[in-house]
Amino acid sequence: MLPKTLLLLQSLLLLSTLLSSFHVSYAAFNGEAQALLNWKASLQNQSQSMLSSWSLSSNKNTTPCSWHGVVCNQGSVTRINLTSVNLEGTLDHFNFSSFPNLSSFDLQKNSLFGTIPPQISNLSKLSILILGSNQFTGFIPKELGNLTNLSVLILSSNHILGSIPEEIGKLGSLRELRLNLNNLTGPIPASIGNLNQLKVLSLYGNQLSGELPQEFNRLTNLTLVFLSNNSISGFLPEQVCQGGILEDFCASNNRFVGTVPKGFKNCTTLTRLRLDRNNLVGNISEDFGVYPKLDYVDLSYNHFHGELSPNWGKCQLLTSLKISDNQVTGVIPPEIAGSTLLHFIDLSSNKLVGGIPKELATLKSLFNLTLSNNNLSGKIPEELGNLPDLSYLDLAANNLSGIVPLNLGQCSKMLCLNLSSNQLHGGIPEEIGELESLQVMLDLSRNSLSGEIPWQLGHLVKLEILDLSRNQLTGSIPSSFEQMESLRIVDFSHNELEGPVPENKAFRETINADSLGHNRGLCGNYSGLLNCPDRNRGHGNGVLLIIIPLVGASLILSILVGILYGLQKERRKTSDELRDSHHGNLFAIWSYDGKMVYEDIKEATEGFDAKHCIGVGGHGSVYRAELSTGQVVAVKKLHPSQYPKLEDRKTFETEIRALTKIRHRNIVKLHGFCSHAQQSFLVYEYLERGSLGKILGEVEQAKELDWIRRINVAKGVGNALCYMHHDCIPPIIHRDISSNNILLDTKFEARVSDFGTARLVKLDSSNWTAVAGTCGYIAPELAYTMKVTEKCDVYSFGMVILEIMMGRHPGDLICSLSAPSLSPPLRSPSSSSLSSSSSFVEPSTPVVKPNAISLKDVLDQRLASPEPEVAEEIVRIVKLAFACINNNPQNRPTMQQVSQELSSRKLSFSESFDKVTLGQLMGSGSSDLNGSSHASGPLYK
Ligand SMILES: *[C@@H]1O[C@H](CO)[C@@H](O)[C@H](O)[C@H]1NC(C)=O
Ligand SMILES: *[C@@H]1O[C@H](CO)[C@@H](O)[C@H](O)[C@H]1NC(C)=O
Ligand SMILES: CC(=O)N[C@H]1CO[C@H](CO)[C@@H](O)[C@@H]1O
Repeated sequence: MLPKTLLLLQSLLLLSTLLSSFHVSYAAFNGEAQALLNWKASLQNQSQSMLSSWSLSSNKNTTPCSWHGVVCNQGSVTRINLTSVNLEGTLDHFNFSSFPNLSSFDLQKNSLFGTIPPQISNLSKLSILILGSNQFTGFIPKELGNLTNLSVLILSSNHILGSIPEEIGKLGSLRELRLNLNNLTGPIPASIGNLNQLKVLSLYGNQLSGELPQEFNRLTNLTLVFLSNNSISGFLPEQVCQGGILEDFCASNNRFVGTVPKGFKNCTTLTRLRLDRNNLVGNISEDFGVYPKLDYVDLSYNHFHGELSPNWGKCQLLTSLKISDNQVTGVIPPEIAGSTLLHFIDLSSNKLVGGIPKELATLKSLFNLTLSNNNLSGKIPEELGNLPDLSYLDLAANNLSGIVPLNLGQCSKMLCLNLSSNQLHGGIPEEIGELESLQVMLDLSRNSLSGEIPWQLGHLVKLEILDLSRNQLTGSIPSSFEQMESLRIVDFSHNELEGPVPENKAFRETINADSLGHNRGLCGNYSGLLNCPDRNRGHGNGVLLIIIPLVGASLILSILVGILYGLQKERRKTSDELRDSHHGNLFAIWSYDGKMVYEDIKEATEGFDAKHCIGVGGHGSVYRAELSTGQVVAVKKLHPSQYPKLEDRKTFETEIRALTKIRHRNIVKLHGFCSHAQQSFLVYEYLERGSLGKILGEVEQAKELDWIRRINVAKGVGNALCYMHHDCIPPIIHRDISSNNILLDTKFEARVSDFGTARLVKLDSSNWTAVAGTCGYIAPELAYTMKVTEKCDVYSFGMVILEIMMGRHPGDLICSLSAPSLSPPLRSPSSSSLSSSSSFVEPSTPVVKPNAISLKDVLDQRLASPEPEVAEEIVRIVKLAFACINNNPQNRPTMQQVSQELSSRKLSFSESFDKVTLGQLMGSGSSDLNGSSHASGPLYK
């Protein structure tokens, strides 16, 4: 009996203990749950819907432990992690004292605003506090100093003002401190020297000034130090490498003076060193050592003297060596080619002499070689033509002699070739015309080049800037230049050119007396030029009239001979074409109407007569064709270079058939394809209003495209791309989204055209060149990685959306908001992909502060201000567009997310529309234009 009673008593006791302990922790849960619910209620509506799991359940045992983002330990909340859930609201109603056990509080990448309340210091157990990438304003509360358990403090990418409080020095356990990209001012407090555990210090992109405190030297555990883009003066920290673990030190764009501290010479752990854009002095050959792990070094824009050390060639992992704009003398040591991974070399604007070492041509990953503005002499090594990835070659303003190497024509990825202001002679090699990817610039000006301009240069259809001025070029400007539709700036002045200037839209817009002046006799229908003589009277007469006063009869004779020869060549060509057309076999695919054949289209367009041409795009001219059936179609005639090869026909046919099956209300219908010896073309549905680009370019039409219609166009394009990326198997990447490829029907409904064309017309996609798309819409990573992904379309989409809202191409705006130069980023494509945000270096200071520009001011001024409800939607769409053009493709949304976001009807912004700035739209969430590496976790390495 007794033992039994005892047992009963015991179990009763146990039960009551259990119950009471339950009761206690239930109360604790309840308090925490209530505090979280109170905060939730203070947030904006759609944020509340993101937190739908945060609710009281019907039984009374509500605990927050299973709620989204909440983690408990022993019945009490220890972690709150609400990264990127679109929260909008403040922390004003967060009752911090209700969370005695909270150790990690992470709200990064939301749209929280207001100030950081001093009561946050009530979280006495807090060890990780991450509020980065929000819209917080106000000061850093000095009470943060009470959070003595903090090991990670991240407030980066907000709008925080004022100075860094002295009290920060009380955080003795701090390992990671990131305050970058705010508006902090004043000096770095001396108390920072107390943070002797600190490994990561990121302060870049503020307005900090003053010298670094002496106490900085006590920080000997530093691994990553980012001080760039402030106004810090004085000397660089003497001891920063003393701990032997410094990996990344960036102090660019400040006012540091003096020499590079001795400690840097033996800092063998360095992977990245940026001291560029300061006032540093010293002998560059003595100050730096051998760094076995170094990947990236930039010492540009200082006052270093001395010679380049051959030791740079012993840095086996080096990919970028940038020492431009200093006073460096001596020769380029051939030994630097020992760093076989070098990808980017910029030694421009120094006082280098001697030749360009041909050893540089052994650097198989070389992407950018910039040696301009030195005093280099000798020949351009023709071996440079063997570099498969060479995309930027700038040797301008040296004393180089010899010829332009023919081999350069083999650099199939060349984007920019600048050889101007040298002593080069001989002709322009026709091989230069093989640089089909050339886009940014071809500058051969200010040399002694002679002979005729090769007609092959007309193949450079992507080229935007062409400068051949100040040479001794003769003959005429080849008529093949009519195809060069991307040209924006052209200069032929100060040569000996003559004859008609080709007709070309680009020429018409850019050419003027300055760019054609000082030649022998150019003529044409351009201002400042004499009209060319009537064609019927023959070319010769016109040329003669201009030339007779200038030169003698022998020249006349040779010109006449030349013209006769030219005419004969022309005649031969025509007969060749005729023969081809007889033997050419027709190849056609039609989705529905077998009758629509080559002859019908040819007849409808009167043999592709210019009067039926309705537009000219990247891949060819587009004609309107009314067929014998009465149906109207759009016919896109491809450039001959884009005809499918015979052996590729099978794949091509399969692809075309797949594309003709696509049915979507926002995608232009592709009827089929026709290939013939003379012409190859794609046949599309015809849309009356033409392209979005054209409509935005004309005042009346742009006005007709009002805000509601524009929003609708944005949504339509988003839906089309979402369909192509997520509903087609295999997914279709458009690759060339631009305002010229988006057509509008009578109801202003958008239709995406040219989808898949880029892939079709370049069947050897292994050789896909990075910049096939339209300039200004191309995702930046394409210049460095050769991988075309859906995220490239997302980028182009973002640009188009901004264009729709601004009424003009946003290129200038985007440039002024991001880096000061278009200088490319920074790592070789071979080193880590773009998968981690850390593969981007920190950005340079924007030229224009996004916060200083109000959205209202950049919107299309031809339309009246939008109604409040519409304004709300515009804000949301522009914000989305900025997320789409994030430099880091990983941070861009998918088209699925874009499409969902576009169709949701949530409120977006509390601010009155007039006050919304671009900074607010760019700053939050993933919309970090520079793709920088803030707040991505306790330690991103
Ligand atoms: C720079 O240092 C190197 C190596 O000590 C020395 O040979 C050279 O003369 C120095 N140059 C100048 C300009 O002082
Ligand atoms: C340019 O190089 C030539 C040798 O190719 C040399 O004679 C001449 O002095 C150099 N000019 C200058 C300005 O250095
Ligand atoms: C309960 C508690 O500790 N409350 C404190 C919360 O933080 C504020 C500001 O630091 C203090 O004034 C309170 O005493």
